[in-house]
Amino acid sequence: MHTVFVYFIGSAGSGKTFLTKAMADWFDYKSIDNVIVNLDPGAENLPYNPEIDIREYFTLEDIMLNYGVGPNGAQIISADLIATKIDELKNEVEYYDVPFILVDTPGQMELFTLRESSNVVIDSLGKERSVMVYLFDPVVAKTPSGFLSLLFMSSSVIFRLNLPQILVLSKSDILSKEERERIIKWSEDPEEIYDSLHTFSIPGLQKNLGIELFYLLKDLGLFRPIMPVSAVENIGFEDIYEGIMELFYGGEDLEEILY
Ligand SMILES: Nc1nc2c(ncn2[C@@H]2O[C@H](COP(=O)(O)OP(=O)(O)OP(=O)(O)O)[C@@H](O)[C@H]2O)c(=O)[nH]1
Ligand SMILES: [Mg+2]
Repeated sequence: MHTVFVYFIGSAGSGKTFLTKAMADWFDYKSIDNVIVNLDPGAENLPYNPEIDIREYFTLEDIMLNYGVGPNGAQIISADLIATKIDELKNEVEYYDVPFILVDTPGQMELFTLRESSNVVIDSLGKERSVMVYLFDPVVAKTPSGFLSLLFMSSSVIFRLNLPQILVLSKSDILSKEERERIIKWSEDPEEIYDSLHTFSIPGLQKNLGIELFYLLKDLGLFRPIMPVSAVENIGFEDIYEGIMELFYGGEDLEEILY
């Protein structure tokens, strides 16, 4: 079977772990086989039981003790160590013959997106069958500069990991209907955000940074429709699923492909 790997990526606390769990529950509900991989060695009290868990090889706590470092140093060491366990992880993954493997990534996004180790993981498990779901933190996404900054971060992750990306507005249940709709509009039509950006300039820089960044993102086609999701209200899974199916199967029905 052609397994698709779905990596959940977003800033610390953006909702990766809960979305991973909610997506797995949705797949279960739809009777679509799936497996969860936890790649966060620092995770405590996960809301799901991962079939594959990096903590079986090491935890953040182990690293702090063994290397005599604090939590931040341990995060970096552990991010690099993940690559050394790739043969074991790959063996475990290959045991499962399922259409979807959901990968929950470490809390601090940059540990996954900036360290070379993540490219090793993605390449080894199967890059051509991988996609990332990128979570926008709803509180940050509410303001024009926050939204644009998140778009930059998400774009830099495409650049870094070279994977297709589905944008989701995480925890959308905590936003008002107006806020949610405004953010979706910004993502669908860049001109909608343009007027709000005129005031951003920094001393010493002759150009208006907000406008320059806006044009850069727009011209590169990096504004893409964002899908509101909520792990609490169970919203958005169908959209994520369809986005994935469109990418890998041209939107065909999975049942027809698999059975
Ligand atoms: N209202 C609401 N809260 C949510 C949702 N998803 C997650 N949360 C809350 O947000 C907090 C962080 O969620 P996590 O899923 O742990 O986020 P994370 O990105 O995995 O966080 P770290 O791995 O610790 O960086 C938790 O306290 C959740 O209860 C959601 O859809 N709606
Ligand atoms: Mg998490």
